Amino acid sequence: MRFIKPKLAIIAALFMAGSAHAADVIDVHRDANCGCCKDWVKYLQDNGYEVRDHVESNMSAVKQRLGVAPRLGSCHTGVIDGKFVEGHVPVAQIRELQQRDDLLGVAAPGMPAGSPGMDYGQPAQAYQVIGLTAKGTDLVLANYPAE
Ligand SMILES: [Cu+2]
Repeated sequence: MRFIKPKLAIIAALFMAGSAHAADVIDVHRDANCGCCKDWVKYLQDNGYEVRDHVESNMSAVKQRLGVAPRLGSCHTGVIDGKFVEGHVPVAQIRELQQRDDLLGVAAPGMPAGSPGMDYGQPAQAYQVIGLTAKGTDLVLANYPAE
C-alpha cells in the first residue's frame, strides 16, 4: 500500500487539474412569467454556469439597484462577481466581463431574435453586446451575427 498511495495522489492531482474548476456562479433576476429568461438560464447551465434563480416582482427596481442604465435594458438581469449581465448576453462576453476590471457590466439591449435564449426560428436580428465602463460610457464588445 505504501507504494500505491503516492501513485493515487498523482492520479488524483492529474484528474483535478484536467477537470473543470468549480462552476462559475451567476445570480439571475427575472420576472415569473418570462419564458425567454428561463431559456437563457438553460443556456448558461448548458455552458457550465451554476445559476441561482431569483423571481422578482419589480424588475425595474432590481435593474436600478444593480446599476443597469435604462438604455441598456432587456428582460432578465444577471449578476456575476458583482457585475451585471443584462439580457440575452452570449457566454463569450460574460467570460470577458469576468476578466475585465474596467467594466461594471455587459448588456444585450432589447430582445434580439437569434441571441442565446431567443432562438425561436425567426430570422436573426443584428445586435451588439455593450460593456458599461466605470466612467459610464458604452463600449461595443461584439457584433452579432459574427461576420
Ligand atoms: Cu428575454
